[in-house]
Amino acid sequence: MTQTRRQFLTATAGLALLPALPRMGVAAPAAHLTVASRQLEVLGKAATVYGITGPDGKPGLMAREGDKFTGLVDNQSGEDLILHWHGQDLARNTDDRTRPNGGVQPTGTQEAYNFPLTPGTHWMHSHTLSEQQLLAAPMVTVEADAGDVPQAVIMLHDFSFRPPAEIAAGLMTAQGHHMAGMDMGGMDMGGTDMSGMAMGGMTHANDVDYDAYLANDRTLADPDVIAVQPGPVRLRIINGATATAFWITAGGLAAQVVAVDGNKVSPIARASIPLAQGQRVDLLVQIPPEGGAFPILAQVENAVMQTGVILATPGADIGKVPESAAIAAPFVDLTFDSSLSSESPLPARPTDAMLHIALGMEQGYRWTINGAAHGEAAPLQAALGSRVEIMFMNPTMMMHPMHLHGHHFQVVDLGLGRFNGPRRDVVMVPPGGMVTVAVDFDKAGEWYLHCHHLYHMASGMMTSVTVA
Ligand SMILES: [Cu+2]
Repeated sequence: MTQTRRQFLTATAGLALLPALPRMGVAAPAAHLTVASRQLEVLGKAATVYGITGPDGKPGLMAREGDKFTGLVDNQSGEDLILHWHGQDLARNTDDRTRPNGGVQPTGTQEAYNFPLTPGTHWMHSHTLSEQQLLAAPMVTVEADAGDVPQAVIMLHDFSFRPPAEIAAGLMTAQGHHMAGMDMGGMDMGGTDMSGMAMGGMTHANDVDYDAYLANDRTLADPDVIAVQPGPVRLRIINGATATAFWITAGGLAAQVVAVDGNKVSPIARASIPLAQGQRVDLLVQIPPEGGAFPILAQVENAVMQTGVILATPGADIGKVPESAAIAAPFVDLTFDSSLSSESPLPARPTDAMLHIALGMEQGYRWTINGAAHGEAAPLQAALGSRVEIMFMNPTMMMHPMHLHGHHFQVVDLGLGRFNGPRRDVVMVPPGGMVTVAVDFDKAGEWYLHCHHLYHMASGMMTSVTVA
């Protein structure tokens, strides 16, 4: 059966999932998460994908600020599982198998968890190629001050009928057709001076040809229609795509950005919002008194393809929205981030250390950090309790959405001078770009730092920071 028109639209009752959780060890705890295969219909064809089903039978977990995730992950997927709690700052390093030598959760086993949930729009996903097969789900903890505004979660995916290992092999052997003819030989990947590089003409995106783009598991041919009433609705949009960045538009509705990556920003009106792999945005939209149907669209950067959901008041005429836009969207960039102002900035204090991260690409679809693919270099080091600034430099021709596990850094410089930038856990570093983030390393352990383009990560663009 295909996914039903599952609506995360919340009655308050739907959110009250976790307060009465039994302790671990009790059979079938309320926060049981089941990872399993499921059938989805895409473009009229059956597809076998994965899913993570929560205690209410819906994807993932919805909770309230103050709740803990106390429960089991039941791996019935038929495959080894490495699950990442993306954005969960209150989880310890050992609460996550996505760490060096973290091992796998074998199929047929249950694993117990117990950690406080981090407020905001976060998610969970596989840290292996199965992320491409939709092994991902929302993990949303509604903020105490969010009020009783109705909520709607929108999870975006890029979808292929091809197995991800085949996609990866194609990229690594042929470098993908988009790469053909590009001469990388003259690039100094380790250099930090990008001033002489003219990157604009070479910039590219979308190195995987997908069959479809999904919003809540559906294409625009048969979209998820979310019932709304006139008044405010809070959209929590998660880019769960593995290799695709989108532009989000709210169909002419008045829309205010109120949070990114689960962290509050000073509310700002915005007509279109770039969303890189792994990033989230919370939009407060206003459904007008006369009601109607309002597409919330995600258009692939540098392309015409789009996906989305429809917000509709009762009885509204839901027209068809084409799966291709009239004109190609631009490349995503940092203009949006440069206009954001954090409402929870890191406290002022001196920086203890700098980490320089030069992103690189070498022949054969080999993506690197400081010239090394994952596993070739020792982890980076940071002192427990220190304030560290990480400067990312990107002399390659693709954008890299850089993700740090277990922390929300603050974007402090996009190359235009210091500013009170957003708290995030994924920051896009565009071609030719230089981005600096500040992070307080307040939890011991080894934390992955990697590109959230799945195939870049899988072919080397990952390291870790040892905090001790
Ligand atoms: Cu990348």
